[in-house]
Amino acid sequence: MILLFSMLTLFSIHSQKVTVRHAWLRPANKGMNSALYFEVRNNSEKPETLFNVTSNIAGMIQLHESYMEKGMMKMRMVPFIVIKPHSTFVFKEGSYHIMLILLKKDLKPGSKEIFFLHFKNENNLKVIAIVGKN
Ligand SMILES: [Cu+2]
Repeated sequence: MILLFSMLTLFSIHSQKVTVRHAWLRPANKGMNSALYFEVRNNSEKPETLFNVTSNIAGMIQLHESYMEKGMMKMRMVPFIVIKPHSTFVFKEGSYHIMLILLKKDLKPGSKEIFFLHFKNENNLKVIAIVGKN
């Protein structure tokens, strides 16, 4: 039994081609918008594509990028994000972010929420994000 457990643990570590850390959410109230930020690492030899993020805490979730136009910070939807082999892609303020539209609940600092990242090649990845900078 112990041996089986160790083997499963070993297997799960080696099968994690994509990992996420520093997942955090901007605090906001129900009915408002917020954003999810994190670092995603591709440990594999092939590019990986993130094409969707899901959660039941928002009415709609989109991949966004911020950009400057005539001195104004704007943002727009992007269809997917490619994470190069053996590299990290960072979602951060003023740059790429996961847009949460029409929150179904308050996001209070310190609370945690669950998200699923959907990749082209890898299995869906469950991410726990903390509200407030992490
Ligand atoms: Cu946005």
